[in-house]
Amino acid sequence: MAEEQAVLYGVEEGVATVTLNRPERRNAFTPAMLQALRDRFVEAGQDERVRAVLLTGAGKGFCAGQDLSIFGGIPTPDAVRDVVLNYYRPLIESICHLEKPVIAAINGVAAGAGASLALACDLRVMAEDASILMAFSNIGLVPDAGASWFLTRLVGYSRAYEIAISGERVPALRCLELGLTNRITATDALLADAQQWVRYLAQRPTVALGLTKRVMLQATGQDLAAILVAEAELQTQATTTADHREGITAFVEKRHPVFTGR
Ligand code: LHQ
Repeated sequence: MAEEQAVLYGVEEGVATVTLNRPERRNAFTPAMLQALRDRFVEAGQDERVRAVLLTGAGKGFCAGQDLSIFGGIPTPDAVRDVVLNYYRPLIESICHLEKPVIAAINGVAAGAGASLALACDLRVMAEDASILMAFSNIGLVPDAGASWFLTRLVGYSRAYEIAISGERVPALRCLELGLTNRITATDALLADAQQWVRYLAQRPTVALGLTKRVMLQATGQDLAAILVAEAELQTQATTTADHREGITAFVEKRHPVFTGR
């Protein structure tokens, strides 16, 4: 399959849908695919029509992480450093810098850097037979693409460490208990449920949702004093939006607000 088809992209009803599309390889990443994926997230951030993003995988898996067959054997240390720093890092940053909600619809196993990708999204819904697999330790590697940052923040250090070193799949139900996924759903209903959720969010006040993402990600790494100041700044910014005016007006007029994302 041509690399340009390995990431599908479409915009409809305010939602950008990004689909990993190498199903015969469980959507394992090639460098070109990582670059295309990152470009799509940047594009979704810049496109004013897009107010929320849905990420999913074609076929049985969500993403098997790094394609281990592309190195022509054991990857050299320099090759690994290059791909982690120059391909995975910009991809993960493109999701965190995209100030719109990004939902991962996890349709099958999310393994290795595929798990990192899923965890870098803001929200997750998993098919009931899907799973998260920190596959790194199975091949003698450490978590990369942000997995150690996201996992420790989501479930705490000790549970994160247990998951990382066990090399076993964490099934959807356990992910729900641990807070690794927001929702689980019947496998047949995954896409429809995820679309309903993302379309709902695409009707919400987009700027406020984006600024909320910014300050909450900032809050994971800063103290209260800094965050109280950051909130004041962002709140000031939010009050200048049309959606803020619409929200107040609709409340006073006792009707549902119609947000435009501006
Ligand atoms: C694959 C892959 C794959 C190639 C399935 N590559 N073909 C690491 C190193 C260097 C640089 C940077 O970053 C990283 C970060 C990482 O991501 S390290 C972790 C890499 N990923 C893995 O170790 C996962 C390896 N795969 C698996 O454990 C299983 O395949 C999973 C659990 C993903 C899926 O299991 P099943 O659903 O049972 O499918 P399968 O194993 O039968 O796979 C289907 C096909 O996909 C198969 O090919 P074949 O020709 O036999 O049909 C696999 O070889 C291929 N495939 N993952 N990562």
